[in-house]
Amino acid sequence: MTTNRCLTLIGAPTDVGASVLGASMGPDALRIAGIAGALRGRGLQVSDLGNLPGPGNPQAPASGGWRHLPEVTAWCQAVHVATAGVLQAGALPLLMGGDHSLAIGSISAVAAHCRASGRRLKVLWLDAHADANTPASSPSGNLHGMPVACLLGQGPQQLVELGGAAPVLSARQITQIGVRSVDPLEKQFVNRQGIVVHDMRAIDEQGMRAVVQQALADVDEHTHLHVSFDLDCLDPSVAPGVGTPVRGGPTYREMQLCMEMLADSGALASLDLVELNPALDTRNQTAELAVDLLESLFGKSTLVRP
Ligand code: HAR
Ligand code: MN
Ligand code: MN
Ligand code: MN
Repeated sequence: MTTNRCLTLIGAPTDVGASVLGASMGPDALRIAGIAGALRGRGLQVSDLGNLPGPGNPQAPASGGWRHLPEVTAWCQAVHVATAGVLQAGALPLLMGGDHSLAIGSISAVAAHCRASGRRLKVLWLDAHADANTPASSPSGNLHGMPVACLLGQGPQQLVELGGAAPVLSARQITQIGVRSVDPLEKQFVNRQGIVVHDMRAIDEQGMRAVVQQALADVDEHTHLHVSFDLDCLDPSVAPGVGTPVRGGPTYREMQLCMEMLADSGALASLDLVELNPALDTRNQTAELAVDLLESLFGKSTLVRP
């Protein structure tokens, strides 16, 4: 198995699903940090679709259990169409968010592509949060806290059925790593669905190596691996530029190891890089960290490896 050498960047400059403003500047901060050049340095052929257009942030309060549902739906539809186009063209889509609600758009397109091509889809969700709230369980109504539930068929119909067929995923297709903040009712949903979650306690007890090995145990040459990387997964001491930081995340070294092991799998076929908030960052350090980690995800290693 080898990773696709053609990669297309898709910018989705929005924070309509988030609790705070600023993730809308994520795509440009990643470009300023040199994302395209770094990937070209890995030998990839990189093109950049630029930033998708979409609605602004109405900054409205929650009503009916959610905030900004029409705006989130519009952004996810745009991301769905763009992601489908990139996959159709045979390239690897890299979605630059933007808040994490966008993963409903990208993953629904990836799932349709896998269904059509007979490949098995596996999603790795790297996040401090489980993002498995429903409108009934969410304490905030922020839709970036709900994409996992929507992909599993629970949530507002517009989002659940965004790509047509629902549910997009079954619980056994998704594995979470780095989770340390789950709301009380969300916990029940995760448990009822049987989502495999390698929380921070698992990383503390078993180490990142064992956790990633387990997460990749069912990945083979027929697997399309989608990585949905919420930058708040990292410890905020190394990644302060996120809207909802939670202390106690993976260190720089732990995340490097995770990226290197994912690269070794050769199965990576699509990627979300989300929740970067340049307004809360210091001198673009979190964007630069993201680019550094991406290099490892695309095969950079210190030494020639056997
Ligand atoms: N669980 C909280 C909520 O639903 C916070 C969710 C924050 N989510 C993200 N994406 N930043 O992971 O409101
Ligand atoms: Mn393909
Ligand atoms: Mn998230
Ligand atoms: Mn998160």
